[in-house]
Amino acid sequence: NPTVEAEVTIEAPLKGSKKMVRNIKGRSIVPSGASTGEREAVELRDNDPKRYGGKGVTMAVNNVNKIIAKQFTGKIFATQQAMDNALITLDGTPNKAKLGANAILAVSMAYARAMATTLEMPLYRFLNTSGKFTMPVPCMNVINGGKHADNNVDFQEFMIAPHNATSFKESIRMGEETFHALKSILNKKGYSTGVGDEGGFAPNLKSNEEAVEIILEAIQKAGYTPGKDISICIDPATSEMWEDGQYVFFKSTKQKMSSEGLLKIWESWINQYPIILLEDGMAENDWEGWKLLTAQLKNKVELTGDDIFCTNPSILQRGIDAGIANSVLIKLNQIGTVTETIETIDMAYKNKYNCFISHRSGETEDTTIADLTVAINAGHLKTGSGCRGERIAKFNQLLRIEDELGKAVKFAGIKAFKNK
Ligand code: 2PG
Ligand code: MG
Repeated sequence: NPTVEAEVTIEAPLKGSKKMVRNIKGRSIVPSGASTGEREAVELRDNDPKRYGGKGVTMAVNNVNKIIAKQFTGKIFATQQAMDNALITLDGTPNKAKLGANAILAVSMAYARAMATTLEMPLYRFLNTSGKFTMPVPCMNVINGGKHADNNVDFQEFMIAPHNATSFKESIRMGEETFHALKSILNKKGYSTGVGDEGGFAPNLKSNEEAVEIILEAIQKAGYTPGKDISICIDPATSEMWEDGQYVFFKSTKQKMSSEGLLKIWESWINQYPIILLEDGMAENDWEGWKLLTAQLKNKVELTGDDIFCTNPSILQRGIDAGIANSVLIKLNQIGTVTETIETIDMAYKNKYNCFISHRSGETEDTTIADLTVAINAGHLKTGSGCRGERIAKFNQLLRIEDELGKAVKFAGIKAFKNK
């Protein structure tokens, strides 16, 4: 599906000259999700069935080229916040419905890039306020299910977190080796090794549980110890399973289950397997289920809220007040500006929540999230498995950043995860 790229040009004074200026360009591309939260900022699509099955973005692009460009050309914005506030005001709706979050975020991120270049610093430094940098554990989504794959697995994401490493570079190697080991195991079992949206394998399996079992086998085959070297993170994306107050195993057995029933599964999985992070263990509209889940498991694993919070500071505040989760998933396009994303991150940290940075299922080669992860010391991110260029682009950028920072940067390791 198409998406929006924007380019911002900043006219900056040329060093040593009062009259001469230089034009500095920043460019950025916005991703798109398949399993979106209901309260995400609006992704403006044309809905013209004759183009891209209704998924065209000519309206959003026109909003950038005509409305935003017209308002912003020649204006001075001293900070990212000033720029983003002006974008929010120009849109004027609470959920960016008028201009589209895809139009607004493309400009916001492009401005950040142009500013970083103007100030002659890498993006991760421009976005950083603490003066400290940490390389993240890559949580690699090696088995895809749910809405991200055409298989019979209900749960959306099964990730490996290679945390027992000395650097990001080593951690990626451990992850890739496990990914290849997984491929050979799937092959031997006669399972498909075609990949889903995020580059993880998407085989038909006997059960959701088999996904975990096969991954554990792969970790061992690659020469690592599950739990000690590499652990597991899961995003079942349960909002997609939520139907009339129940969880439906829509791709496998069609079985229906209460929040309590699902909680029992999570408890037994967490007792049985080296699972260190569970994202969206309950659905966005099941706040009672979320409360149960948090009360029961918040001291055992990281409980990340994705659909329930939508990177939105006001919703996160409600979640904090209600005692829901201990971590928040961060996706820039759920909220639509760099500034509001940082606001959510600040709020999370102030309330001792972790931030887990994330790509979308519909990604591009844009690598902003790699820089953001290092800038805010998130310590972990999810940006796909061991293949698909748009996922690897983020890993490559992280390798560059680690190289550039050298000894000044540490690898987060297991401590990046809540309760570990
Ligand atoms: C999620 C994401 C990213 P999507 O649910 O966390 O993995 O999926 O982009 O489809 O919302
Ligand atoms: Mg999710």
